[in-house]
Amino acid sequence: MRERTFVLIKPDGVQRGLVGEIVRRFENRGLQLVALKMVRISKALAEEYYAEHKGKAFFEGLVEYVTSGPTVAMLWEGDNAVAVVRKTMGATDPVKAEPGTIRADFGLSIGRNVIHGSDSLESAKREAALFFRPDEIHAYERSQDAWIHG
Ligand code: D4T
Repeated sequence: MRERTFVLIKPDGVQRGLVGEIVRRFENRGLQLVALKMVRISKALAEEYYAEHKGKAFFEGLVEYVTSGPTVAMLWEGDNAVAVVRKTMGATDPVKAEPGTIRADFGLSIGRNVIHGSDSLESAKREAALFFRPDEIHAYERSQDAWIHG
């Protein structure tokens, strides 16, 4: 099923110059980029974005981390985009991520895991609405689509 998912390159990914590498991996898989912008996340937005983790031991550190520098927010579309992005990123904890995934190839610590991707279509919708206005999301045809979606 054709899906749209939200991806955030966290401040460590931007600082370490991994934006191009990460975008390249999703493009190479055939996913279609439909929105992209650089965002300095405010404390209020971070607390809303991570609302499900409020009260947990790592919550304060997580908010501090994600607000510590600019991030890159994106929406990617394609068949099974939610699962495809999660697989391409690897497990939340880079120690457990499979080699070849973004978090295994570029991360060491769960508190600096480089990237976020929505874990379901519902979270994708919620997160997309937190970061993008409808007019920032682009619908367009790619001539290569027939060669990617069978
Ligand atoms: P995000 O939301 O950052 O993509 O991560 P995941 O969706 O893969 O994982 P998550 O929601 O369970 O965790 C959110 C965020 O919290 C950090 N974290 C998590 C942490 O620092 N310590 C922890 O013990 C856990 C579970 C990492 C990702």
